[in-house]
Amino acid sequence: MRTQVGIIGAGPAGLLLSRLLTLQGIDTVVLENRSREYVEARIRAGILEQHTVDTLVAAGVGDRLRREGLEHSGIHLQYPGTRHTLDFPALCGRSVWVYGQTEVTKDLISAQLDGGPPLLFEVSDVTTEDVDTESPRIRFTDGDGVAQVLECDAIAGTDGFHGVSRPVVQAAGGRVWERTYPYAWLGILADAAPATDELIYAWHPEGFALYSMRSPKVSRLYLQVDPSEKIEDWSDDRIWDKLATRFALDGWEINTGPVTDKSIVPMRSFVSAPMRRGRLFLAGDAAHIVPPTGAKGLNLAVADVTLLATALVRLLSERWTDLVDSYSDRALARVWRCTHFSWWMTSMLHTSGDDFDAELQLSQLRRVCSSEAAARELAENYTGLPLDA
Ligand code: RFL
Ligand code: PHB
Repeated sequence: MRTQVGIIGAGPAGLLLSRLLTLQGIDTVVLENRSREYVEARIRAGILEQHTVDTLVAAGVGDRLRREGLEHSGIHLQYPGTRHTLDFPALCGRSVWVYGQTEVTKDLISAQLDGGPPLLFEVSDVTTEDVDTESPRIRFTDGDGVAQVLECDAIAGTDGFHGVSRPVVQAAGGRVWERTYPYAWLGILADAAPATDELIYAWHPEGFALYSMRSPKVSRLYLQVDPSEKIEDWSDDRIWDKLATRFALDGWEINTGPVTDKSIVPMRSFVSAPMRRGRLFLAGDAAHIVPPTGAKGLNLAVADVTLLATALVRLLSERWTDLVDSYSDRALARVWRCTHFSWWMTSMLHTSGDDFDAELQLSQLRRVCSSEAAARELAENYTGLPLDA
């Protein structure tokens, strides 16, 4: 087999990269080690920045997003006795959209399978070779158990945090930065109408809670828990109880309903540099992880592949290397901005049990809720900075 760009991983990064390259006349093959059903059911992100929405619409995969996505013009920040609304359009002229990552993935997969380039599920034993040359290749076993070789001009490592691409880049020299936070998020999906117009980010002495949603009938809620907690120890009643405590506000109540999904996610920041070795390019979670508090992971993956698609078109259609040469530095500048913002939101909202930390957090929250300059800084970062900022 031969293609121009071999893409490892069919998450949002790999699928969107394939779509953007196809629209520019570049051949791709996408290799995914999980099944289509598994990839489409994986519940993750929910908030899309304006830039992400614009990119999906321009790529011709935004019809359902435009029909079903919910435009949100702000968030509520809460601490005991106070629920304050940040009005994003007033602060920075942009908004965000609620549209699940599962839906983005389904839209991209259906566009790809509807006459798009090959997308192979359930492949295994994926390895890369000769990435330092102009003719790298990918070896893998296909879904029927047959060993295959895919000859490429370039390879995209969009295989997420546990993929095979990052170690190949790091083997040639590089470095990683990592911070593991002393808390995790317990997340539920519930068939319950959201009791709030905007997402609520709530600070509480017992720990952080987030009220999000997927549609007018489905709520997505998170609780800060200790990373050692086991999901089996959290009955639905115990979860609803804690949520009611952490979101408590006079005259207001959460809506409960059947819980359809429940899991615990660890929180970490991770950056791997450079994001390129020869003709192997990393994008998305393969190169970096942010804690979910800033809602940045999916948006960062989209920003990476937007830069990478342009750089690969320039390389493969025009034979210019300038944009592939600057790809890693340009992508990493945005990665570090989002890494800082996600760390800052996480640090402001998650309790450590230390009273001094709690007073600093409350002081920061009061500042964001009373100073337009402080609120604007949050709003600009949350809704997404320009691509090269
Ligand atoms: P993905 O989605 O992990 O996709 C990688 C794909 O590669 C496949 N793969 C392989 N394929 C072939 N061979 C191999 N050896 C392979 N190894 C792995 C995997 O099966 C998978 O299909 O990475 P990608 O595309 O970079 O996308 C990144 C996003 O998924 C991630 O950043 C976000 O979900 C993070 N995130 C959020 N981001 C936001 O922008 N807004 C949010 O509100 C938000 N909330 C969240 C989140 C992540 C969460 N979790 C579960 C980590 C909330 C949560 C709870
Ligand atoms: C979500 O809806 O899953 C979500 C929303 C905002 C975040 C993180 C996750 O900051």
